[in-house]
Amino acid sequence: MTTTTDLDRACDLVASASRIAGFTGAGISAESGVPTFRDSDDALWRKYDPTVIAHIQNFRRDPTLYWEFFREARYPVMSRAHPNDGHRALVDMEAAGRLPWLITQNIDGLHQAAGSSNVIELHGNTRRILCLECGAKHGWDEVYAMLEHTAVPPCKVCEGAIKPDVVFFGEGLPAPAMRQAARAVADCDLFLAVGSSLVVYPAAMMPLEAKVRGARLIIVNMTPTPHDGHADVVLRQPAGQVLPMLAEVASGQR
Ligand code: BV8
Ligand code: ZN
Repeated sequence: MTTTTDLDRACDLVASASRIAGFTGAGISAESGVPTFRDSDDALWRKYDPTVIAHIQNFRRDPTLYWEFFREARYPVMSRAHPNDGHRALVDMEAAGRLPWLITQNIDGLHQAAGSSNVIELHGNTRRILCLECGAKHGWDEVYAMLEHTAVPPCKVCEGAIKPDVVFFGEGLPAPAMRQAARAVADCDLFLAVGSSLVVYPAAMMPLEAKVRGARLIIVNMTPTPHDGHADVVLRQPAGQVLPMLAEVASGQR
């Protein structure tokens, strides 16, 4: 339950912060129609067990399941999704010079589509599909077209195995993104975590690390997270409602 004092407190923290690190999970794309993983009854992982389909060892052994997931769930939803007010509010905060970093666990590319230029993709981006053998780049549209007539699309150059440029379970996170995120965690004076259940590591450690290093912590999430107790403010409201208010404060309009 969010009280106006919680909201006022969050606005005060944004007003007094100069280097805000944004951090997002699937929840910020929920209002764009992209199902989240763990909270709603249409949650993806109830239908598709991630330890089976989104684990790198299983993908290497049999990519059929993941490509079925991509064909049935990922591509149809994400290719039609558009940024919402939550994504746009973070663009406004960046434009106001108050949000130098936007760390995301999301792979849908909606932050970039909204106009954010400071995106740190911890878990990659499903619009990019690469060959594991020769590195050839494939667009997600052309791979989706291939899936019309094959269960496991081959590389268009060497016929090798291709994979979305997404971090699967059991895969390390990209070193450049981890370095940028570490800089954000160390240098920010306010960490704004939005729409994440904060259960997937090592991303889930970042809000806590920022707090330990002296930043204030705001968590915007519709359900409790394991790190709520460390937050200065928790807002149980939709990101698309709350973030525009915080953006108005950041750009001096409120
Ligand atoms: C690694 C790709 C090592 C596929 C994903 C330490 C402790 C415990 C476990 C581990 C650990 N270290 C590593 C692990 C294992 C594992 C892990 O964390 N397991 C968990 C589940 C226990 N981590 C890994 O395997 C990571 N790799 O550490 O490798 C290594 C190192 C070197 C070399 C080799 C190996 C890899 C993690 C990434 C896995 N990839 N997906 C795909 O996406 O197709 S995970 C998946 O979860 C997504 O990437 C997603 O982004 C991520 C996190 O989920 P959330 O974004 O938080 O989404 P969720 O649905 O959970 O929550 C949404 C929230 O929004 C909800 O709470 C809801 O209430 C809220 N909400 C809804 N609507 C709104 C809203 N809030 C606001 N407004 C709204 N409108
Ligand atoms: Zn290839």
